[in-house]
Amino acid sequence: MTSTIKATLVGLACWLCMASASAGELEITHATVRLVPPVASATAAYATLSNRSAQALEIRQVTVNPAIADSAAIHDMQMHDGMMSMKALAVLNIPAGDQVQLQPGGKHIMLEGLKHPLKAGQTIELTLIFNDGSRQSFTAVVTDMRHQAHHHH
Ligand SMILES: [Cu+2]
Repeated sequence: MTSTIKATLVGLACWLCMASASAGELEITHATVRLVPPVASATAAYATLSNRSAQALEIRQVTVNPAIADSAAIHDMQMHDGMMSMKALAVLNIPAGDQVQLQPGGKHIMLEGLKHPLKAGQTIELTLIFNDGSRQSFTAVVTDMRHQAHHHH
């Protein structure tokens, strides 16, 4: 490959990153992980995701430190014949200027294969991977949610 072609490809790649909405435009607040009994092997993470950009953001994948859990995935809760069931989402779309709530009874990040019992106040780092390959990490606090029935904002 000649150096001219290489330079052109690098230039094109940079132009592509600038053209797409990048991860930094997503504001992540109220990030929590549900405290579960030590026998539980899975839990869920919740947060408010606010897209501050003028373009839609697509989250393709979520990762978690393998020392904490085997896997992380985006799930949605759905009613089927009066029963709540969970379904994995291939992509989580956050429209431009809009907000998506990851919350109990709705969309959430499922953490499966917990390696150690969780402790209240413990922090867990999660990483969102966007469709353009960019990543954004955030910290969620393990919280006992049993006393949050009257939680308002
Ligand atoms: Cu789930």
